[in-house]
Parts: sequence; structure tokens; C-alpha cells
Amino acid sequence: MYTQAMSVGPQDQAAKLQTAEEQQRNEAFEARIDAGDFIEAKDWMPEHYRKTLVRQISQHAHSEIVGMLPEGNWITRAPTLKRKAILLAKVQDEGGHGLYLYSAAETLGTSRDQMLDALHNGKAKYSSIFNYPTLTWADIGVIGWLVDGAAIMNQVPLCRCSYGPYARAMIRICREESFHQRQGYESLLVMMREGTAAQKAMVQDAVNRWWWPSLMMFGPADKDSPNSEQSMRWGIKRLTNDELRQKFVDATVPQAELLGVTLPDPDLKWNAQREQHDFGAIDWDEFWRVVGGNGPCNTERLATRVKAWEEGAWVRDAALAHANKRATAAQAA
Ligand code: FAQ
Repeated sequence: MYTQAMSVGPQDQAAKLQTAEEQQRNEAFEARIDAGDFIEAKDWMPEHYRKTLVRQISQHAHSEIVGMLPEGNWITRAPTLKRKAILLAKVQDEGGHGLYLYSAAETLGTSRDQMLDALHNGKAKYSSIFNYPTLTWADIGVIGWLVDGAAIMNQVPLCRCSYGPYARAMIRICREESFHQRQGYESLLVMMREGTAAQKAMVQDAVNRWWWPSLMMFGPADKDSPNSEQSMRWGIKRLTNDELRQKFVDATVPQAELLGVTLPDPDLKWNAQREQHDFGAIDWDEFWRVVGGNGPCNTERLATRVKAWEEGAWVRDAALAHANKRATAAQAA
């Protein structure tokens, strides 16, 4: 998600606020945030704001392109032409989301090469969820339903992020994610309503494996989230990790009932007093293990990305040579 070089701490921020002029700029910036203005690429911004955005947006971009891999695994094995066409379109969309997001991060002064380098050498983070394997076709439906469902819950508020280029990228991404979620849910509905007993069991097994990792997508509990407070204050995040996780659980329970699957949590129940669902404890040791590079597929995912990058070198070289040739021809004309 970010390199050591991009890392920030409160001390960096304090160091940046030494001059009166900078203090004034900072106050003007905070006033714009308070007024709900969008901050644009050419506007002055505190270094910590810039770095927080580079960290979050580049993590998000990496998640999109690594997120193509678990589903890409099933393109050749989709059960029908219709399902294959849908899956191809979805995986291409994820690639497109990565491109919008890398572009948004580039407006903050970091290069795509820098960001990809951080991903390839293992310094950058990407969403924990994509380090789990896709074992059966039902996993593809469940990824659409739960993983895209969690992504939408997290990303709709980002359409109101205080940084304009990120907020605008998120509007289009959210529209596409909505299709992704629906196609996943629809494919599961077909399996649960028209499928054999074995197919229904396959859906339940996929739900059992993806439920808890989906809840982990929202990040650590608020009390253990070092970035949330400042990101909320700056309007980068509009809802906290725990608020979003709760909203996701509340939205998903009735969908599971309609589908006819059981969510694998004996403690999941409606709390009439809170008017929200209570749910069981998340295994945070597992979460940090996966984030730290030791999930079931971390090594494989990274190796696949690096291989794709290396094998695509000739395409980048050819595109650059072509662009240089055209520029030289234009100069000569
Ligand atoms: N995985 O202080 P916080 C998708 C890290 S896209 C890995 O709470 P923050 C589409 C966090 O970076 C899915 N690391 O951090 C799709 C931080 O580490 P750092 C991606 C995680 O930034 C669907 C540390 O833990 N979505 O699914 C995770 O305020 C299907 C402490 O955490 C986005 O990126 C995690 N789950 O909040 C594609 C949305 N959670 O950097 C294909 C934008 C936390 O301090 C198929 N991002 N960490 O070393 C966000 O909303 C936020 O960055 C959060 C984390 C909520 C993810």
C-alpha cells in the first residue's frame, strides 16, 4: 500500500508546520475541509494529507489488480458462455478500476512505476481478501455477493472523499461494483433455486469460507485503527471501519435468508435494542497474518503480478518507442 519512504507520522506533520506562512496555509486548508470543499490536485495540502491519500489510493489500486487474479482463475472454467462473458467483463472492470485509481494517485505526485515497484517488492499492502483461494465455481458467485458487496459498502462513502480526483474515480467504480455484486448474487440464486443438492452444498461451503475474510476487509476495529481518526477529520474516510462493517452485516443477513444459506457465525443475531445485528469475534490474528504476507495465497499472488509485469515489458517498450517516433515525426513536420 505504501513504501517506507512514503510513511508518515505525526512528527512529519509537526515539522511541516513551523513557519507562520505554513500555519496560515494549513488553517485555510482545514477551513476548506470543514466547509466540505473538494481539494484538487493543484491545491496546497499538508504533506500528511497527501501521503495518506497516496497510501490509501495506491493500496486500493493494487487491490483491484491483484483482485483480478482469484476470479481470473475461473474464466476458462465458467460453466456457460453467459457466465464466462459476465466474468470476463467483471475482471476487465477490475483492471479498469486499477487504472483510474493509479491515475488518481499520480495526481498527488507519485509515479505509477513507484507504486508498482512497491507492490512488486512486497512493501505495498493490498486488500487481505485477495489472498484466499477460489476453490470452486461457487466462490465466484460469493466473491460477487460478499466481496463486491463489502467493497461497495466501503466505497460509496468514498464518492464524498475530500480529494476530488479520488471521489470522482469512485463514482464510476461504484456503478460498476454494483453490477458485480448483482451478478454474483444472481448466480448464487440460480444455484440455490435450481441446483442439485451438491451445488447447494458448494454454495454453503463457499459462504463458510468467505464470510469472515469479507468482514476483515473493513480493516481493524476502530480502537486498533491508527489512521481512522485523522482520515475521518480530513474527510478522506466518511465512516469508520466498525461502522461500515456493521452496515455490511445488517444489509447481508436478509440477503442470506433469501438465498437460503447460513452465515457461519453462531453469535449472529438481531439486537432489538441497538436495532442492529450482534456478531461474533473476528479472528484478528488471522487478519494480521494475511496482511503481513502469510495468508494462503500471498506468495502466489505476488509472483503472478511480478511475472505479468516482466512479461509485459516488451509491450511497454514498444508503446514508448511508438510514442517517441510519433513525437519526433510531429516535431519534424
Ligand atoms: N487488507 O488504520 P487502518 C475491492 C491496513 S477493492 C490489508 O484502519 P485505513 C474491489 C491499513 O492499510 C478492496 N491491509 O487503515 C474488488 C493500515 O496499514 P498501514 C480494497 C489492511 O487506511 C472486488 C493498517 O491495516 N478497498 O474489493 C486492511 O484508515 C472484487 C491499519 O488500518 C480499498 O482499498 C485490509 N483489509 O483503513 C476487486 C478501499 N485493512 O498502511 C476485485 C479504500 C486495513 O498503516 C474483486 N481503502 N489494512 O501500514 C480504505 O477504505 C481504507 O484504506 C481501509 C483501511 C478501510 C481498507
